[in-house]
Amino acid sequence: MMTGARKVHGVCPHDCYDTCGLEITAQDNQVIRIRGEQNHPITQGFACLKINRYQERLNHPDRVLYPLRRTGPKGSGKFTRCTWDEAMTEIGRQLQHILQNYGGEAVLPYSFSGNLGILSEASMDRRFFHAIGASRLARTICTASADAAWKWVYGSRIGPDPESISHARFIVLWGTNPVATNIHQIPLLDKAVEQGADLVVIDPLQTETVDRYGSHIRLNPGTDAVLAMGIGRYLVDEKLYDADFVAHYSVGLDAYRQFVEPWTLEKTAALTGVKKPVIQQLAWRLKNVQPLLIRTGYGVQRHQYGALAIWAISALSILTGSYRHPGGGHLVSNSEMFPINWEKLTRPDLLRGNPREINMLQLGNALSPALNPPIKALIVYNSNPAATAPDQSAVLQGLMRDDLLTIVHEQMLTDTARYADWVLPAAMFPEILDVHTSYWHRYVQLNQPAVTPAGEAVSNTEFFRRLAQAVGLGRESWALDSDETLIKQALDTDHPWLQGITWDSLQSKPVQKLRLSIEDRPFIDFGWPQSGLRLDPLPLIGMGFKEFVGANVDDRYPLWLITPSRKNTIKSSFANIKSLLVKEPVPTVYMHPQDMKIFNVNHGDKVELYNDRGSCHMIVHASERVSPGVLLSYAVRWNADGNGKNVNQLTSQTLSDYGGGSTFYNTRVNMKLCQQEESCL
Ligand SMILES: Nc1nc2c(c(=O)[nH]1)N[C@H]1C(S)=C(S)[C@@H](COP(=O)(O)OP(=O)(O)OC[C@H]3O[C@@H](n4cnc5c(=O)[nH]c(N)nc54)[C@H](O)[C@@H]3O)O[C@H]1N2
Ligand SMILES: Nc1nc2c(c(=O)[nH]1)N[C@H]1C(S)=C(S)[C@@H](COP(=O)(O)OP(=O)(O)OC[C@H]3O[C@@H](n4cnc5c(=O)[nH]c(N)nc54)[C@H](O)[C@@H]3O)O[C@H]1N2
Ligand code: SF4
Ligand SMILES: [Mo]
Repeated sequence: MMTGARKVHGVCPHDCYDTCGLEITAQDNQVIRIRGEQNHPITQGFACLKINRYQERLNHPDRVLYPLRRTGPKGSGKFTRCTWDEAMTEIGRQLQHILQNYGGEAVLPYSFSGNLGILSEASMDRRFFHAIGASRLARTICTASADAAWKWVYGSRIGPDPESISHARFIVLWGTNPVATNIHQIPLLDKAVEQGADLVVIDPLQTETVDRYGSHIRLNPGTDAVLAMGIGRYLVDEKLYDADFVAHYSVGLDAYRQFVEPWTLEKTAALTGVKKPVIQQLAWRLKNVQPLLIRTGYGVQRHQYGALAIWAISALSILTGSYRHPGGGHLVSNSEMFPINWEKLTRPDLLRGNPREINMLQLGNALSPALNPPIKALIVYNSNPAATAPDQSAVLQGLMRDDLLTIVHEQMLTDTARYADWVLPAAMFPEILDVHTSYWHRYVQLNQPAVTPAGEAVSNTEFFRRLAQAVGLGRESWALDSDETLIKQALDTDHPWLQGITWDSLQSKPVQKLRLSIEDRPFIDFGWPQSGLRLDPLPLIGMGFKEFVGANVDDRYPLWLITPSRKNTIKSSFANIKSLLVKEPVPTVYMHPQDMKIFNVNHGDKVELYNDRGSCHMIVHASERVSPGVLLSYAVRWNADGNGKNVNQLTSQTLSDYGGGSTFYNTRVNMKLCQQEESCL
């Protein structure tokens, strides 16, 4: 037990661009304060409200502190406490029975980004699933369309250094709302604007970011590919593009020209809802106000044509020669900047056979008993699919299967945990050791434990060591590596960007920047994809005006529902902390007053949103932040707040055009008033 206050360096592990450095103060084995690290170049001494209130999360009544065994029907949330020994003995017996009788593929891991530390996200877990030959999970729920399109155009997921933003003179925030999702980008943007940069937000909603910067191009949802292709055609036709840059550094201009040919300014304006002079003026500024930074968010690609949109926006970054200047270029993600030794950490060499791959967006289908061979065991960690996966009724139906063994390693008794046969307690970040990269900035950081885990909680690495032990693999050398050894393996590389960033150096200097300069221009200064940047189109099925229009019209479901990130929660994480939801104590949908008249609903009414897949209940709020025909509801509430359902009742398992990505924002619904007798909320 500790006495006297003690400070350690922590790292926010939640799924957020900012990956803040945190100063954690602990006394008597209790966290007494968490705040943004003062000397951190990105965090700059402030964390967001979610982390400022973290004690509420650490000590929340929903927190799972001990192993739990299900005693009531599935989904009832009835459990009794047991010991780790009892749980692991029984789980080991059940898993071994499944492995022997149905094979490794009958086991499905399901995880995403509950904790983005490299150990917590992908290390011992991957080793375990490789070694038992489990079905492989394609982790597509967030960025798959963007990743695939990005890889096609640029080769790898790297972009400009966020700290170079202040050099930019024209900044386009394309489908991203940093006031909510990337708050530490705001001081950088503010500085650029103070220095005279022009900034525009392209978003179907009037977001908090639009409120801050004013300049807004409001387009129809899902039409970014068209807008970008229309601009691209105009740039090429009017010879407004950087011909010299294109000739030197890219390939595929002829194929590009041919592909964008249908998108005249008139057609582009008609489909996107953006007026012709606005498109022309935007095109002109993109080319002529340099350095140009296009900062694209993931909202753009959660659509049927999401990958095409990323490709088309990327083409603008090439046509305008934006990479010529420090501070310029296109930024979606910097996650591949970090040359972590993933092979050593995750050990793909342990993989037994060539197990099938299951797209996590189709968990509903995967849990169907009709799947051959069926999934017999589901092991969930770092994720809450009962709330966050699309086509929720299919997911919940799967989780209700009596012949499915569901094991959930969690911090909270989430919607998913309530369906589990076994719930095992997971540690929170002030309780564990880890190393973090970021998908936005360029710092490697050490997360030092401040306290011991609450109750009997264990880290993800320890959970998988125990699972390995339970199925008789505990003495394999891969299962014996300690967390310190795992970190050393992860950082074991000769890559110059990681030079000197080691286990030892992180002890005294827990925040270290990749060995790159702010002035380094992506691709130009650190290597091109060998073949050049690609302007030629993604290998999609041929599409034109008709296909775009046709894909998005269904008279039965006249409203377009968008469910983006909420400022005070991160997906379902934090959504059980009531003090963070004071503005929205119950599930809420925002609707344009014009639509409210058409649908005959008033501010504050209880409504049902529905489509072919399912329905959920919400309170209506009048708002001109949405256009007529568009609804907004922030993602995502716990199902427990909505009579066992949330907005993912309405989203679908349909995959995007390329890369197997999500189509969360491509959701069509209808709406009706709730009947008085329905006590839905
Ligand atoms: N506070 C907070 N921070 C978060 C999260 C959170 O839930 N809360 N989630 C984290 C995660 S998991 C992720 S992936 C990132 C996501 O953060 P972002 O990359 O910012 O993406 P989204 O929140 O999905 O959507 C961003 C914007 O895209 C807009 N959008 C929707 N459809 C379209 C369209 O068709 N065209 C255009 N141009 N814009 C569109 C939405 O209106 C929204 O304003 O944020 C992370 N950070
Ligand atoms: N309708 C709609 N649905 C969406 C989206 C949307 O925009 N609209 N966005 C999608 C996107 S972008 C994403 S990324 C997904 C995210 O979906 P999920 O991966 O389900 O993310 P969270 O809801 O944040 O749930 C993470 C869970 O991990 C747990 N956790 C945190 N740290 C740890 C740990 O160290 N160990 C273990 N074992 N558990 C831990 C948390 O308690 C939490 O319950 O949601 C998707 N769902
Ligand atoms: S959620 Fe994001 S902004 Fe908040 S502390 Fe974590 S990394 Fe920083
Ligand atoms: Mo995400």
